[in-house]
Amino acid sequence: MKLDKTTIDKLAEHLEYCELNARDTLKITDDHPDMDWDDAYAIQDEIRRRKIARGTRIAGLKAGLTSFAKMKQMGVETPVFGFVTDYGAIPDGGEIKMKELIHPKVEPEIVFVMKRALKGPGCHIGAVLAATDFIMPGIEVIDSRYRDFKFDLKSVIADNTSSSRFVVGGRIKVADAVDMRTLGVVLEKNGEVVALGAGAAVLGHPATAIALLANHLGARGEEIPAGAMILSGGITEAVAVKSGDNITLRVQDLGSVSCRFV
Ligand code: OOG
Ligand code: MG
Repeated sequence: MKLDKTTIDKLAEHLEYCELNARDTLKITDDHPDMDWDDAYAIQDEIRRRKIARGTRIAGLKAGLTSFAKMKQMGVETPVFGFVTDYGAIPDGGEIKMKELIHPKVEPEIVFVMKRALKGPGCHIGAVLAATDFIMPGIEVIDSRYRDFKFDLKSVIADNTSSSRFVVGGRIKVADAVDMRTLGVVLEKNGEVVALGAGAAVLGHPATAIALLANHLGARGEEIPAGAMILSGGITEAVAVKSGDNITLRVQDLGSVSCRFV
């Protein structure tokens, strides 16, 4: 750790203020160039602590920057991990208020729900599939607090990996009922196809993202708890949205989910 507790708390407060008030900011590494990975996750943990203390429930976990399309779009090359909140959950077909957000983008994701806890290190795709209760389609709405989505990995980790809103639904399937690698996804904006891909875009197999999360948590003495919902990461580039846009995600064999920006 390079930052002291006071600085970590101050940065967490600042980033959470930006989130809750839809304000953007410059990436925090500009002022703290020597902060390290532990500092970045410590800031995210402090944001989480603040939310829980205020009565917010953690609705699930997320992996991000797990596909080549996303890594290329954001100019980074390592996955990152964060959490989603109860107030971020939007019902299927629901409305997302633009005025609460800065510059949202949507991502097509495969969402896992676990029946058993998973603890790294050494967690692999087989362990993930054995511990998975079911999968379902999800639209993640990311909204980096950094101006124009310009960040580096440490800054985006501290900012809870741009976590904002999410919509899950469609049809659930047990993990062995689908080949997640060849699972086709089609993202539509106002009825037009704007992105498409297959599950293999996420690290060869979306379950790999869950294994990396378990190993990341394991290194910190934590685990993925039984029952956890996990967003495995955008399969395609994220797509910018504006007020009035209707988004539908169709996933092969898993039905569709949609939301509307107002
Ligand atoms: C970081 C969050 C990325 C994903 O699925 O790749 C993410 C960002 O691109 O702002 O959630
Ligand atoms: Mg995502």
